[in-house]
Amino acid sequence: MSAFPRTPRIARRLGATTALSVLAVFATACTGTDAAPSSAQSDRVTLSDQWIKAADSGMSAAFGDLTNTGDEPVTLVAATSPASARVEIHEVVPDSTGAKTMRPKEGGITIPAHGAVTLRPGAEHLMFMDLLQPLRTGAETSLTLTFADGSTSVVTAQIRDFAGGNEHYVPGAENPAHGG
Ligand SMILES: [Cu+2]
Repeated sequence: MSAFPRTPRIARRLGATTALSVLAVFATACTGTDAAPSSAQSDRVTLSDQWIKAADSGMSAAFGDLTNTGDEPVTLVAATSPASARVEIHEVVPDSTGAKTMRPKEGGITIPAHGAVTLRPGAEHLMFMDLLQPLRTGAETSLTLTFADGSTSVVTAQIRDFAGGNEHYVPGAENPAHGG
């Protein structure tokens, strides 16, 4: 059942940096006076077919289709869930040996104008870093998405059995050049 290897906690520095940049963008957006109420990025991006991998403890991940109906790109900068102490935006990249590894994606995930990004095993995903309770197949949990303008949207995601998506996790502080 231990789908993910035990991994030491990583530094919280990355999360703090993300939060600060979100605040900075939000503060900038608030100084504008001509923003229409309908201009929130959260109104233009939807997450559909969303699901979360079942897990008893440790880490898991959420997947789905991010679709942007707007005329400008929108960046997803953070996510939270009551099911996990922390959620990170991850990407999957090959390491120096060609093996797939996942790591925090700097700057978040940008969804192109009138485009879509699929979060899926082996690609970008929302990583549940530290489950607060078991994620049981068939149950649901909520997921709050935060975009670059500070707007948020809440979606409900169903928990599913899934055997894959077990890429090795590379904490941000690790030196990728090691052994290369
Ligand atoms: Cu991950």
